[in-house]
This record gives sequence, C-alpha cells and structure tokens, in this order.
Amino acid sequence: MKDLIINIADSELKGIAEAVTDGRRLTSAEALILYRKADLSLMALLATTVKRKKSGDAVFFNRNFHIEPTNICVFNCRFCSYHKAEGDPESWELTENEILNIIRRFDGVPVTEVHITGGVHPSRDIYYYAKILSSIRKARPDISIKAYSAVELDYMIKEAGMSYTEGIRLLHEHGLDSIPGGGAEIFDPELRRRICPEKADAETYLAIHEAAHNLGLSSNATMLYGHAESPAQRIDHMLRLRDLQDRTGGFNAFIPLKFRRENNRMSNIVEVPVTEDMRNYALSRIFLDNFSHIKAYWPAIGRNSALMSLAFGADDLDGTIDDTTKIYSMAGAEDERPALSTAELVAMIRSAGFRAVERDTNYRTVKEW
Ligand code: V47
Ligand code: SF4
Repeated sequence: MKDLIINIADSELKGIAEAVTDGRRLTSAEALILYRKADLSLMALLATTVKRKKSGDAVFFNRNFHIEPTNICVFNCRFCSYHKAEGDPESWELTENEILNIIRRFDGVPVTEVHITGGVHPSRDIYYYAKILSSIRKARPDISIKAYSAVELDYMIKEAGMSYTEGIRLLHEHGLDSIPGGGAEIFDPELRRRICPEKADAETYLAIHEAAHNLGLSSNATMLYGHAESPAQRIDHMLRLRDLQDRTGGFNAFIPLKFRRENNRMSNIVEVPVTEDMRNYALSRIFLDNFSHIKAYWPAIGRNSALMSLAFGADDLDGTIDDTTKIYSMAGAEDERPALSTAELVAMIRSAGFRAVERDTNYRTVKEW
C-alpha cells in the first residue's frame, strides 16, 4: 500500500491518500479532490484499507423481511415509482390482519428483523401505527422492529401535535426498536425542491434521527444518488450525517441508494454506470470515518454490483428478503423478485474473499458462517 502511494505522481492526491491510510479525517475539500482525481483502483485500495480497520474480513448480512403497508402517499416525489393517490386502482393498503398474516408466515423461521416502511398515508395516525407495533411485538417478541422512515414519522408525529421525542417515545413503548434510513434523498435544499419539494427537509430528517438516537434507538442513513446531484452535493450530504454521528453515534450504517429510472417522472435521466456506483461506495467508506458500516442494499443495485461493492468498502449486504419489497422492482432494479436464501448470500460473500457473518439489527453476531 505504502509503495503504491509513493508512486502517486500528483502531490495533492498523494497527501490525501496518505491521510486516509494514516486514519486522518478528510475535509470536504479533500474528499472532492479524491473523488475527482483518484482512479478506481486507488479508490478501491483506500476504501478497503478503511473497511478492514473497521470490520476486518467480515461481511455482514441479516435474516429479515420487509412489509410495505401501503403505497398510498400524500407526497409525490419525482423519483418515486411506487406512490399512488388514495382511490387509485393500483394503490394498496394492508389491514392490520394482513400485516399480521405476513408476520405469521415467518413463524418458526429464524429471522431477526422486520423492516416496515411505505407511503405516507393521509388518514392513519400515530395511534394506529403504535397499535400495529404492539400487535407485531406480541406475535413475535423475539424479532427487532425497524420501522417508519423519518418522513413517515414527521407526518404522523406533527399530525398528533407531539414533539419528535414524544412521538418516538410512544412508538418505542409499543415496540419500535430502530429507524430505517429512508427519506434522506439528497440534503441540498435547492435540489430537494426539484425532486421532492413537499416532504420533510434535511433539518427535519436529521432532527428526527437525533431524537431517536437520544432515546437510545439506532437508525440508518441513506443517500439517493445518480440523478441530478453534483459530487459536492453528495459530500455535503455525507458531511451533515458525519456531524450528527459525531454528536450521537446512533447510526448503524450508511446506505447509498442508486437512482433507478423506470416508471417515474425522472425517467429521462440515464442511470450512472457501475464505475460511478463503486466510486461512490468507496468515497462514502473513506469520508464517513465515524460510521461502522456501509451497506450495499442488493435489491436496489443488483446482486452483482452489490458483490463488487465489497471491494470498494461496503461490508454489509443487508438481508434475505422475500418478494414483499416492491419499491425497487417497480423502479427497474435487475432483480425482479428480490429474494436470496441465506446459503446464496453466504456463498456470494465467500466468493468475494470475505467471511460471512450473520448479524442482528445492531450488528451483534448471530452466527459465523
Ligand atoms: O427514501 C425511492 C429510495 C428509499 C427510488 O434502513 C429510490 O436498512 C432509487 O430507505 N430509485 C426507501 N431509490 C428505502 C430505504 C431503505 C432501503 C433498504 C434498507 C434501508 C435500511 C432503507 O428508497 C427512499 C428513496 O431514497 N427510492 N425511489 C428510485 N426510483
Ligand atoms: Fe411518498 Fe416515499 Fe414515494 Fe416520496 S418516495 S412519494 S414519500 S412513498
């Protein structure tokens, strides 16, 4: 590694590469130079150096399943392939019983997590969501409930006239364990106005995660990339997350989400090539020095790219997921029916030269494979 860095001709780039290998935090300006000047192989080497300091040769996955209670949403983000208005023939909304039937399908299956997120329904209130949580908790006391993105939480908590802390505490008392990363998109206000003008802004997203962390709940953070954003806007997004993580330490993982173009109002945008996906994974691994994990969410990016991301700093492939996840299959991801068995995931991780570790929501080891 040292030899390789000595051979870097550009002195600015060389200094930044040395900083990364020495474990020094990069400024936004340095990150931008790295992004612009480093070739893909250097990005891979630097990100892998950081990844190995964080998690050695382990690559994590979990056994989870998703429930999407509704695609009815009061908002209409331009990139969303999934949203429908109430009354639309293609809309769906699961009843409490239907949700519990999904939970029961996993009776006896050793899953450790259920991930629940969907559209922001106009007429369901926080007490409805709390009741769903307690019914799930009763049916499966052993699994962790990761539910409701900051955008869903913002809507239900404001509508109830509560503070974020009060709202999240209520949901936590009914069974909520952690918060998924959805809704972050890209924090830059001008760009946000163009792609998702109506929903919770960056400050709201961060305030909700901060309130959750202060109550002892963990969460994830995401970034929607590959649409109209600049590299500087990506770095600004990550900087805001890094600052919050410095204060709370409550984020488990950062999850870059590649923009997929089918069936939405941004279909004119050409999706970024795989090299850009890899550069972005690597940059996030290097820049987010206080995040323990970078997740390659394979239903969004496809299993081959997810596998390749393991050479660019990602150390988590999320989970074995059944076909209840629609948000990505509708937006044009390669895997139409996103399900991977545990054996398949383990084989994939080994094929990339890593050790497969099954984890729970908070990255405690469930099993070494
Ligand atoms: O916020 C919507 C994204 C997110 C598109 O926390 C799109 O473990 C690409 O956040 N192309 C929701 N992305 C999903 C999410 C998530 C997924 C997996 C794991 C976790 C976790 C969180 O999906 C939305 C938005 O950023 N999204 N439409 C699209 N066309
Ligand atoms: Fe609603 Fe989420 Fe789709 Fe935006 S991305 S329209 S908030 S379901």
